Amino acid sequence: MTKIKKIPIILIIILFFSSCSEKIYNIDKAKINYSLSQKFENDFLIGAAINEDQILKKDEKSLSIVQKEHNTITPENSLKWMFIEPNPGNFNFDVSDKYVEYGLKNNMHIVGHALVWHSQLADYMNNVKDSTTMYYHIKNHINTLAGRYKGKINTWDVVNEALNEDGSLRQSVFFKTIGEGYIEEAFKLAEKADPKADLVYNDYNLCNSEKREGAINLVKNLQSKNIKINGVGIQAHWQLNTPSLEEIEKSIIAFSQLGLKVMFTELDISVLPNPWELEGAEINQNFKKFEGDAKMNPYPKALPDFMEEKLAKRYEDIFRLFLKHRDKISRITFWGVTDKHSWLNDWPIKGRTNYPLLFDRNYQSKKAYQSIFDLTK
Ligand code: 9MR
Repeated sequence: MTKIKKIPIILIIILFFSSCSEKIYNIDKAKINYSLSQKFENDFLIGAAINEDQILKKDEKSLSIVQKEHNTITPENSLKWMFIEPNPGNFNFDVSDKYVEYGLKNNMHIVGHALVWHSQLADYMNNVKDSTTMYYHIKNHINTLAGRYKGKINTWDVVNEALNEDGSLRQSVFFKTIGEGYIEEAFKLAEKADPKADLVYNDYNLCNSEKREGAINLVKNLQSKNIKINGVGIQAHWQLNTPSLEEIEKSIIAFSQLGLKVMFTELDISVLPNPWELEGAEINQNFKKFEGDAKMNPYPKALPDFMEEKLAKRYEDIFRLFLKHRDKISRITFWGVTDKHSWLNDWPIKGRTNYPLLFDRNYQSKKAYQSIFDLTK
């Protein structure tokens, strides 16, 4: 009798211990599977720009990286004017709806990029000659997009790249028709269309002093008129040696002193020669004469170890700085998922092999990934 009673007790003890070991095992497994966004979850959001193939689920390998590593997404091209409103009032939401659906399903912070930008505009926009017509198109564009995704897109790049390198306003078609007031109007319209979304001014080379000053003036002008702006997006198309950490830090501090969230919105680091001291992302700087020139494409097969190390060190230094200012920075978004699809393979010279991101062409994490990951140990 006593023997029979003992058997279930022993069984219960065995079951208890085996469930404990299962729990311990799961905890270890979770540690091993830790991702960048989990590592930095108390610091800032970690994101990626995703392209149309990824949005349409034609590139599952990239998507599995995005789902594991990132908690925010930006559409690399799919919400740009030339694709989404190719003719006046004629919107094409096929891809953008899927983009937003993907972000919602995965519980991600969804970025809208970009409402008012002189590049990748529809042709009819470049031919507008008067302010009334231009204002009408901008109003309809912003109302339609920010209205359709109200409460779903969390952050909008409202105006993109409005500044010249010296900090003055770019003579874009918006500026030529409406004047500098177009920036105010765009922000006012965006706020009205989705009062809860964060509204951002986004640009490249914002760690260069003249352009930084230009952005500060642009923000101050909006603030002096009580127009809502929540953040500045520093694009961060950078090189191994420039911009310096000091200049990056100056921009973080300067924008945060304006009461704004600081975001690094398009981070990538080119490792290829840049003979004309090109910086930033002015898309018109495509130098055909260098296409096919081996000197300009020194690593067509693989990146040598010493360069992998350099890239890893650069990312590590940058992220150390980001962590120092984690109270000011809300988001870091990489401009792409893997090196394979980076725009830097075709800019400023077409057909090169660049290595600017954290994942290689085989979807494997690089030394640069590890150098950032290890910072938060
Ligand atoms: O990555 C984008 C690339 O596929 C496009 O061909 C290019 C066209 O201008 O735009 C790239 O993304 C840009 C972003 O929208 C705004 N900042 C600069 C980025 C790199 O050019």
